[in-house]
Amino acid sequence: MNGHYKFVNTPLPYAYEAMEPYIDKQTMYLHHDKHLQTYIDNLNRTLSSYPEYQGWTLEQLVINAPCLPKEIQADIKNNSGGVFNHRFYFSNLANPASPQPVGILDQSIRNEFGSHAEFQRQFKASALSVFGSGYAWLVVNAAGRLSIITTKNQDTPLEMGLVPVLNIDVWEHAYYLKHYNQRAGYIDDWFHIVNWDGANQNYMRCFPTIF
Ligand code: MN3
Repeated sequence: MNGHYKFVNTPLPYAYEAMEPYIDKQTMYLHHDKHLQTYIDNLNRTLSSYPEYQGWTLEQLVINAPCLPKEIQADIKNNSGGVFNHRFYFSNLANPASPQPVGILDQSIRNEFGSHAEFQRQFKASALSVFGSGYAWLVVNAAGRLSIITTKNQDTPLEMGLVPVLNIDVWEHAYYLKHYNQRAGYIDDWFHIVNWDGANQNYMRCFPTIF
């Protein structure tokens, strides 16, 4: 994956129809090739006039947006966040997928939430609670513990000092063609295609000295 400007929309690591029947092919195509592409195009367009920031990585842009000139702060924040959040979301899908968490993440989820079922209940409730557009996340918080949070629009956990493990996009464009206004049905379907291996790797990267 390219590290900095010009940002490129890397292909999905699976076919557009790979998440059927849980997420339909048309939604995956539009989500990746149109929605994510627009964030990438807008980010590149904004950076094109500011060569001093073209060497920054996506993560640097996300975290350091408040350091940028006022006139591009909002554009950089929204578009770098949009690219980061979508890449993270697409990387967290797999079909077929393990029906439940794996590895050390499985153990930590049971320690923190009591059971996978209870984690799933809380995560779904959080994803349903996002008013308007945003995401629900499983993150590692400052105390090194798993926590469920939500973010609005294209805000990211990075700017809050949190380490993302897993996310679900609950903007309507992520599900409207198949699930219409039924966000709960989309969330239930999404649980069938969570890439738990990838989430476990995200989690283990947070504790390199332990694992
Ligand atoms: Mn989206």
